[in-house]
Amino acid sequence: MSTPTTRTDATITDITVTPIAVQDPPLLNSVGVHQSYALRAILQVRTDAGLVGLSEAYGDDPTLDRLNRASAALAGLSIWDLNGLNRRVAVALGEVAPDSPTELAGAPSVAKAIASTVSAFEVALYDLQGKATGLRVCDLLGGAVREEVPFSAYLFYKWAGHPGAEPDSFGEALDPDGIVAQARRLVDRYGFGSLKLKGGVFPPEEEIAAIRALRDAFPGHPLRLDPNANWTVETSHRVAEQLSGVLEYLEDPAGGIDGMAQVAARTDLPLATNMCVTTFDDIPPAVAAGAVRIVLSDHHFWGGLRASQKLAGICETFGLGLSMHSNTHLGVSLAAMTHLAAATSNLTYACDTHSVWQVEEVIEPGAIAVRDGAVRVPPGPGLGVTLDEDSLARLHEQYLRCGIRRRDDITPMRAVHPDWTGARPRF
Ligand code: GKR
Ligand code: MG
Repeated sequence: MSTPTTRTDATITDITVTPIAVQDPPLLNSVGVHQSYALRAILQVRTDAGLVGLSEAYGDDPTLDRLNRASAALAGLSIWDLNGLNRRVAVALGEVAPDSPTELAGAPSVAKAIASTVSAFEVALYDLQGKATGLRVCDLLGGAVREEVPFSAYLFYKWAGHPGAEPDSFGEALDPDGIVAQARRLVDRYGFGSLKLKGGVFPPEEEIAAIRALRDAFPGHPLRLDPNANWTVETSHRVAEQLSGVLEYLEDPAGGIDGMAQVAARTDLPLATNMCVTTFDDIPPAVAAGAVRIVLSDHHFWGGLRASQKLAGICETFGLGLSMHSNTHLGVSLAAMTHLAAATSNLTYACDTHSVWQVEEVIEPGAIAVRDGAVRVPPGPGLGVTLDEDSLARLHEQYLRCGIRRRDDITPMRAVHPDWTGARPRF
């Protein structure tokens, strides 16, 4: 790239990657239960112009190792050179081990390990570009097609508290009444206009009953159910038959492109995925097999904001719907997700977010929040959010103390159910 001479140019001088741990409630899923703390990493990318770009990434040990290795290779990179970022990260990581920080977003791969590393820095570069120009990230991504991004209430079965701890403020939800009460609370508080239930936890009949109870309690809300591939193809058929016409979409009922295609062949219920299509290489076989009708994007593992826009274009070409996936995250990620969704015209489904489950935050309050079921794009330059340095220090201390270094939903479940394996499909 030729040397830019504009006054908005800046190059990277140094990068800080700070691992943090945030309290997380005992949310249940097909693999097990959330640990008491979820790990994230906060990136601060500094430039010779005195700007600091922010980003938020996974915070497990293998991710931190990759972020630190890549950081060492980025000094001198222009904040505009996103292709250079891709090249430098790929070279710095070399023969990186295949890895994925979550078991619920497809198989680990080298491509994914590189993509998630690129993404973490790319978001910070966009934040810097915005701070250098006064533009918002959504404007740098082509302009906002919506100023308010709808999000869906993410309902979870959950225990009252982590074993041995006091009940948390969210309360227990282990049956249809508990799920409806949880939904009521989230809808009343945040105004959500659609509801997603994380399933694959209890026998499907119980989850069908929960969906029916939600339908009765919220007749106008689109509903989704996501058992994270914890059902066989046969079970998926049975559930799809009963929930056809009730759900907006059924997410990852069965595992793999082949399993999903077998389910899709016998139902008119739209199937969605964040498990069998998680890289660009997955798209041709999934399209050929007719496995899914909706893909959930996630900039954290698809390779960043630009890669997510490329995914959006491919989905448009093949007539696939586009939604957005989430893992446990804080406000920096919520800002990035919101800017991306604001600038992506065919992202027409309400996005997922775990943010309602987090009682701790790393950004200063006020810039970003779910209101009336949507997040308004922050008006400030870049991501439009400001790091709260005291919170960052406190959450880093919490990380050092908590001892958790990798997401593991199986071990805490095994502490309660010693025979638990987390093996899928269970039903
Ligand atoms: O946080 O337990 C969870 C979710 O199950 C998450 O890990 C999934 O990746 O929400 C995700 C999904 O839609 O599959
Ligand atoms: Mg999912």
